[in-house]
Amino acid sequence: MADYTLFCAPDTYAMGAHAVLEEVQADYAVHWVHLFENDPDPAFLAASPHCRTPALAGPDGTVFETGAVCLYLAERHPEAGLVIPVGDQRRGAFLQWFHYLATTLQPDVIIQYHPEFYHADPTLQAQLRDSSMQRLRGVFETLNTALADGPYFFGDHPTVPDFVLGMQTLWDVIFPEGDITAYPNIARHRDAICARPSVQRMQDQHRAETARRKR
Ligand SMILES: N[C@@H](CCC(=O)N[C@@H](CS)C(=O)NCC(=O)O)C(=O)O
Repeated sequence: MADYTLFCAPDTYAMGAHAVLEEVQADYAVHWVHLFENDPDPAFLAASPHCRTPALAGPDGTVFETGAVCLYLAERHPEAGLVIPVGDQRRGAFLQWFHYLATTLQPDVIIQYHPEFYHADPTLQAQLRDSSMQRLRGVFETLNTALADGPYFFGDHPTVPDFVLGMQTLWDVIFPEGDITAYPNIARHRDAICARPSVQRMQDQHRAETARRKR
């Protein structure tokens, strides 16, 4: 039996955790799930109370939330160097970007996909999406500045926030006018993270699962 099982749906937030599993060369299995089911997979529900991906089952029990899963894995596999450690002068910035992605970027990304979570009325949904996109403009400007030295948050070696950001920037619809090139440092970041063999192996698995579901 593998050390970890990732509860995963294709092309979702699970991609960040999945890429970290590949990056740290963990022994893992993927348990593919379907979202928005009335009758969810019991193992998925046990690991993820809202049936959202990602969730992880591992030697210490289960963990859900993208940031928690990614950091948990990074800390269990320190040899991969995905964490800026306590005592390092970059630790505060590491925590800042880690939490910024979860609490400032992610809510507006989710609104771009699912305004119906907040309003039943399509007109209100469109207004919410537009005002959320205005907020995203500021977030992407901030991230573009943060990545000026790049290509990653802390130079040439990626850490956890790079996987969390990189997998979201695969979704063009989260950018104003769907155009990442307005943010050249974010585009460079996406190119760098997507060139990593770990990320390519993760993407291959998501593409294969997407194709399998279309058959
Ligand atoms: N805060 C959660 C959000 C995860 C999330 O919303 N995942 C989506 C897929 S991208 C999902 O599972 N949605 C199903 C639902 O909301 O019921 C995290 O970062 O893990």
